Amino acid sequence: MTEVLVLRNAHAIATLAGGTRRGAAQGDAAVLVREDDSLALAIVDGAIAAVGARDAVDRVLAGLGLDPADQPAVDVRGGLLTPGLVDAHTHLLFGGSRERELLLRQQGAGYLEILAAGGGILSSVDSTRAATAEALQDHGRRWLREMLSHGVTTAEVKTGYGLDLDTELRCLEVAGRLDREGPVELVPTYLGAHAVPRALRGRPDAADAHLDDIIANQLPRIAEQGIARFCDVFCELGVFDAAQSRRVLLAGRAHGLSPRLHADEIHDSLGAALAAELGAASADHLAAISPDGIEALGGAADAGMPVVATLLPATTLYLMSSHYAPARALIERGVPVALGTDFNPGTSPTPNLQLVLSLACLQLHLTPQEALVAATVNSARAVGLEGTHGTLETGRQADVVAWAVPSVEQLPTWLGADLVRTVVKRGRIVVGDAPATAG
Ligand code: IZC
Ligand code: ZN
Repeated sequence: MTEVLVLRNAHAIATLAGGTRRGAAQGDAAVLVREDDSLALAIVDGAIAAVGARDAVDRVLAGLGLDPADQPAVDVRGGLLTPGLVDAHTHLLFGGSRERELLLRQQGAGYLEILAAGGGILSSVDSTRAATAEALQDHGRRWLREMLSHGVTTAEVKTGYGLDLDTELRCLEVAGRLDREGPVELVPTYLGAHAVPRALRGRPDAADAHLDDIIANQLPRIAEQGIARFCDVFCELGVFDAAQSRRVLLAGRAHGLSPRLHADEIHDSLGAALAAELGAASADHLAAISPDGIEALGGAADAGMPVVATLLPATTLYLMSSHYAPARALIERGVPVALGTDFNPGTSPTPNLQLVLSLACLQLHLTPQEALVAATVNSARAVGLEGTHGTLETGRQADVVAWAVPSVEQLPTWLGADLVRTVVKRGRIVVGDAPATAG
């Protein structure tokens, strides 16, 4: 039987029609507006069937043999419709918590200093190794609920708190289960090269020894398991350098995992240039990208092989740094910009991508439309889902959010407020009231 859902009485619909945006187009969310709140969106069998003026949408329904007056409908009361948000960078699955690091950093310790002393990522590795799959799944479900309540319908999710094969496989298994459970759809990334494990530290060749283990032992089994889609690496001074990062990303690619990377987060580590060289899906953080790095990403975009710059301003805020990624320079150089929460226990303990939209406006100086483009169509591209996710175009998967504000401009202004009224995933309401059927 045909399953129909109609969202009615929208003031504005940001359709994001037209694919990945860069340069001046980054600021075009393809917004429809009707002062009389007469916009509608119809969903048939999980896909978008029509978007636009009420009469035109009703005609499409009638053309499908469906009486428009008789379909399940939600009154969005003059709100804004956008695609479901896509969080392009999360470390969802971990055991324990790291509030002690906030105190250490308030006392002047640096993030990399805490890691070098065996804390930071390594303390999350200890608690994640000790966690059962069931505990990790319960924890993941709890935070996915929260992401969803802020409008996220798809999220990338990294491993990287196992570092050993067993725990990395366990976390991917949990990511696969949570994805099947829904409603938030997950894109799993293998990040075995997140840090050098404790057991190897002190050896002069520690980083290379870990990469040897990843390449010889872990990647073949991760690929065989078949859940991870991407391979990531923390390319950073004192963690893995660009040559080491290249090695692991090429090995990942040989096993069918597309490259993406943590690039130039704290120091310029030549990560952006490496991302451009490899044609990575995404180069993430970039708070310390050099002018050469910006040029490398600009050149890749000009050559038709854009690497998405996934910016994570909540991390900069939480690290109490004033050094935000040069988002305006990236946009001016024609690099497509996306956004993510970087949800993790140490440097960005926020699951709220709506708050990140606000930070993008306040700290990266994006316009509200640029920020919305970054968190929908461009973040869909950053996680390899361009073509199916991130826009409200006919035929697309029906992931839709109805917001309790009438415009894209208002979306980032109510800092930290709960603005989500209804969330639809694959055509079904997963947040908000059930539809009414007009008779
Ligand atoms: O657990 O500290 N940057 N990885 C690289 C992180 C931040 C997450 C963490
Ligand atoms: Zn990260």
